Order: sequence, then C-alpha cells, then structure tokens
Amino acid sequence: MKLVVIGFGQCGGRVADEFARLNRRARSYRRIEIVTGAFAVNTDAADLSGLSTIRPDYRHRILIGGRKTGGHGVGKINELGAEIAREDSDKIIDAIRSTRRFFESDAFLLIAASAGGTGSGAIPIMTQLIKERYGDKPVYNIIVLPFEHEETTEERTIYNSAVCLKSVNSVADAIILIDNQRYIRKDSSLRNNMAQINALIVEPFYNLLCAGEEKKRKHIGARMLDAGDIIQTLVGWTVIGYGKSLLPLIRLPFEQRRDFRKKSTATHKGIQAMDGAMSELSLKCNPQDANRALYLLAAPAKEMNMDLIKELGDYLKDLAPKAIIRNGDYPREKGMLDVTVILSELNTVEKVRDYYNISASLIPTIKERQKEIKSKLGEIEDASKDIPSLL
Ligand SMILES: Nc1nc2c(ncn2[C@@H]2O[C@H](COP(=O)(O)OP(=O)(O)OP(=O)(O)O)[C@@H](O)[C@H]2O)c(=O)[nH]1
Ligand SMILES: [Mg+2]
Repeated sequence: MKLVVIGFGQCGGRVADEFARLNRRARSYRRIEIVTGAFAVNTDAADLSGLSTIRPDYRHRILIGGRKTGGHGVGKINELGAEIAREDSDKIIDAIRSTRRFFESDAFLLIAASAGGTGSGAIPIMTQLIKERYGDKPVYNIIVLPFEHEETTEERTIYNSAVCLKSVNSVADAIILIDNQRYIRKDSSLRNNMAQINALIVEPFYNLLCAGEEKKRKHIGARMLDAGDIIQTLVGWTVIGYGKSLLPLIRLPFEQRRDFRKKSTATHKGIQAMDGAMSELSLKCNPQDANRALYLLAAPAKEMNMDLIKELGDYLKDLAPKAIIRNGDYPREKGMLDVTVILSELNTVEKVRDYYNISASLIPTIKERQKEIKSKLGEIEDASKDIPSLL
C-alpha cells in the first residue's frame, strides 16, 4: 500500500518524518515504495527545521500562518490552528498535487497530536478539504494522545483532545489512536526520548504497507495482504499492535522440520507474537468492541504453514468475536516471526469517552477564562486611553 503522508504540528511532523524514514528503509532493503510523498505542515519554523528525512524545500516543509504567528506556533489554541489551516489550505493542497507519483497512492494518512494547537486544529480541516477534493482515495488519521502527566497538569490538553477527536471522527475514514502513555509504561527513560517513541509508533506499519507491494514471487505469501484488505478493514476508531518472537537462525541438519513437536513450537511462537501485539495495542481498548480486524504474519517462508495462520485466526476470533477478520502472510523476515494486528470500527473507546465527559464539564471554565483574558486586555486598553501614542 502506498500512502501520501502529511504531518501537522510538531508531533505530526516528526511522526511523518519517521514514515519518510520507513520508506527509505523499504526502498533500500526491499526495493519497495510505500510513501509517495511525505509532508510536514506547521506554524512553527523551528520545528520544521528540526526534521531530518522529509525533503527540506518549502513544498515539503510547509510553514502556515506566518503572518499571524510570526513562525512561532499557536501556543495550544487549536481554534487558531484551525483558522490558519483553512486560510493557508491552498498552499498545502498545491504541495500535495506536486507529489511525484500521486496517482499511484492508495490513500492519505494525516497525522497530528490531539493536545497541541496547530496539529489538533489543522487536521480536521485538512482531512475534510482533502476528502472533498480527492473523493476516490480514503483519508486516514493518526491521532497521538497526550501523556498522563500532561492531562493532569493542563486542562487545555483534555479539551483540545476532545474537540480534535470529535471533529476528525466526522470527517476521516478511520482514526488510528496512539496513546503516548503506552510507550513509556515499560521503559520510563522513553519519556525523554520522543524519537524512540516515534520509531515504535510507526514500526507496525512497515510489514503492513510492504506486504502488498512485493513483486518477487518468493516474498508473496499464500494469502497476500494488499491495499484492498487494509482499506476494507480501516473504518472509524482503530488501534494497531505489533508483536514478535525470535526464531533460531540456524537449524541443525538432523532436526526434522516435519516433526510434530517442531510444528507445535511454531504455533506457540505465533501465538506468542500475537499475544505481544494484543498487549501492545497503540491504545488500551476492549477487542470485543471491534467490528473489523486484520492480522498479518511475517516469518521466514519455511516457518509458515496454513495451520499456523489458521491457529492465529482462531485465536483472534476468540478475542474479537464480533469482528470480520482479514489476514495475510508475508514470507520476508529472517530469524523472526512477527504479527501485526489491527482492530477497527470499535463501537466504543473508553479513553475518547472520558475526554468527552471531562471536557463537557470544563467548557464553562474555559469559556470563562477566555472572557477574562478578553476583558483584562480591554481593561489595559481602557486604562491607556488618555495616554498619547507615537503611532
Ligand atoms: N509521540 C510523540 N508525541 C509528541 C511529539 N512531540 C509532541 N508530542 C505530543 O504532542 C502534544 C503536543 O502537540 P504538538 O504537536 O507539540 O503541538 P502543535 O500541534 O505543534 O501545536 P502548538 O505547538 O500548540 O502550535 C503533547 O501531548 C506531546 O506529548 C513527538 O515527537 N512524538
Ligand atoms: Mg508546535
């Protein structure tokens, strides 16, 4: 599957940059293209310069709202982010049109954090505009949710998230939710290492996007997972997970592969990888709420067989009994067996519901505060009315 990837704000831009790196990896190790164009859009010039793989020209790193913000961001005011995106949308659309192999792209992927100003404000507006203009291609969103400590220290974090999520939900074909907090659970040193978190966020997409683009027979599975399967799966609220288990690299000649014990080891490894994927989902959710699901098994060709694939399918069916499940196998990896899982069309997501509930109670406070700021500004102006001005 080939994507046009556009990141908004600091977080969105960096994750899009990571997708550009993923494409570079696919190109050099697999001779495959999975990203036809990667763009970063921001009100903050410094953030744009900090990227490394997205091409550095102004058509790929797009500064918006320069006049309004002086290139310094919108300071978490997502209404302003939305307004600026709307005003400068032509700039963004023009850039997308210049994508070299635009017509080969299967879908758009727009990325932003929900808690900031620029990204969370711009992503619903641009999703809507791109959908209107390119009705034949699905538009997907990745929305990165804030860390716990951000939620507890700043109300605006929750409010912005609720507003962003509600808005994208009415325009995007699917919204892949990524909870930042999930990535520091195991390794708290990651808190300070966004680059590592971003690499973990995009990793599950590598095999998923590559599998359908393979041209060589030896890398095409018995059941190839292509763009069509992914498009059929992605609807509404979505989470993604990835798990792996290592295989012995060398087999001794007297080891019999057809030995039933070996076979049960392979199954065991497969289940272990799927367990990993399910426990590392990008956001905690209940798999029973999923109406669609997909899994992709990647392993050395010799390690894969229909039994293993079926076993994994049965296992996922138990976990997500309501879901229509699609699957594929991808004979690629060496010394490793990995499973990518998508749960989609989730009926309900607790975290999103919580954001909505908490924000509803915050709205009066936030409105009050905005009024206060306005009246304070008014007071200062009033106080200065008798002072002469040099202008
Ligand atoms: N995973 C990840 N999260 C990030 C990254 N940078 C920022 N965040 C998160 O994104 C949220 C803040 O959004 P930003 O993207 O910084 O905000 P912005 O869209 O640039 O908006 P303004 O700076 O307010 O104009 C917070 O929850 C951060 O924890 C990143 O590189 N990776
Ligand atoms: Mg910013």
